[in-house]
Amino acid sequence: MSHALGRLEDLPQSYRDELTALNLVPLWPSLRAVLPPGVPTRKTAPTHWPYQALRPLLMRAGELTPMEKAERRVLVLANPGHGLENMKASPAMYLGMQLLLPGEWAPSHRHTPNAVRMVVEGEGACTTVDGERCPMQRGDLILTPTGLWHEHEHTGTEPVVWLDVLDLPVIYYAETSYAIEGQRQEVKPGRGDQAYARGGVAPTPLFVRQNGSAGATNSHGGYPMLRYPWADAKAALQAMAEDQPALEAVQITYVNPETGADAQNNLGYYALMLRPGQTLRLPARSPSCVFHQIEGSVDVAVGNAGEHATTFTLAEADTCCAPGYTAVTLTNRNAHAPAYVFMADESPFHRKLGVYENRG
Ligand code: 1HN
Repeated sequence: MSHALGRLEDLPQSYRDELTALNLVPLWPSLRAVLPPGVPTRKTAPTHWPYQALRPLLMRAGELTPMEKAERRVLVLANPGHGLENMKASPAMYLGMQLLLPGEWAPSHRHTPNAVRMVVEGEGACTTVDGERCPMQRGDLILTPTGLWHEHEHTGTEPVVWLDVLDLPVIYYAETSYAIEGQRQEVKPGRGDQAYARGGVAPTPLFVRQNGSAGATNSHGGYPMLRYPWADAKAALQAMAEDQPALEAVQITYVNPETGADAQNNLGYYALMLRPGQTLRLPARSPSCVFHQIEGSVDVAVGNAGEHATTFTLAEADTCCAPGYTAVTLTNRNAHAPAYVFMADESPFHRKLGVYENRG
């Protein structure tokens, strides 16, 4: 039973002043705030960013701010619970919608935060990551792991928009966030999305196998696959759904194809297919979660049993987030066609911290 603890006001002002002068603080007035009973305090508010509403504002940014004045032309999807200026969708996730116009080039740089792009609309843009050219098409997931050079280029005719997901909040919190500017990269041959295009087989140069890992390439600093084409991810989901008609969660995890580990260090990436009309309950787990609608439309109900649920309807290209320790129920609004959702969460980070929980 947790009983009330002494308050700051209970202490004589002179004593408090003496503590302050020596940079000392009593713990007991704040103990319950930092260790609340049973479940953490979460600032992450369930938040919905409808694409049709933000798109015109992103296009206006294209008129108002030239690339030279932006370097990256992005509207940040900020969670009001964290304070908009803190640029967090959740404790560990940053989200932004980035616009690249025909003919534009976003210059090469590298930085400590890990990033991915989820392509939202438009054709003809390309991201070059560590010398590998990654074409950008709707639904593709492109990794920009920590430390790798990257730049974006657009030779098409229509605006291209993508969703950036970064672990910036934690890298910044750890006072480890910085960038280095660079020169236009030289494009090298070889594409991970070709070399690793089939599950279960991996390139094995020189027939070297180490620690159960197929390749010995250590390409791109241990990130052999930088582009995960949507066509392949979708085909995998469809094949699973067909092969296992009773399977409830038709879900894939984006992994490093040589190690089977999460594709990136701190954030996890997944794609989910909801069968026509399907309702799927995702258990309450410690990590916050982001949902982005690739195809179709789903209702997202955020809330545990017995609580008031916040419900969003995601149209195509919409994005929303849910706090940790909270169940999320997804319902495909279409009774005749599947819906496809991209998800990002903080699971790898929570596992590293040793605090990952699934409360069912
Ligand atoms: C960044 O490098 C990009 O390279 C996008 O496109 C968004 C947000 C914060 C820090 C770095 C990019 C970013 C970013």
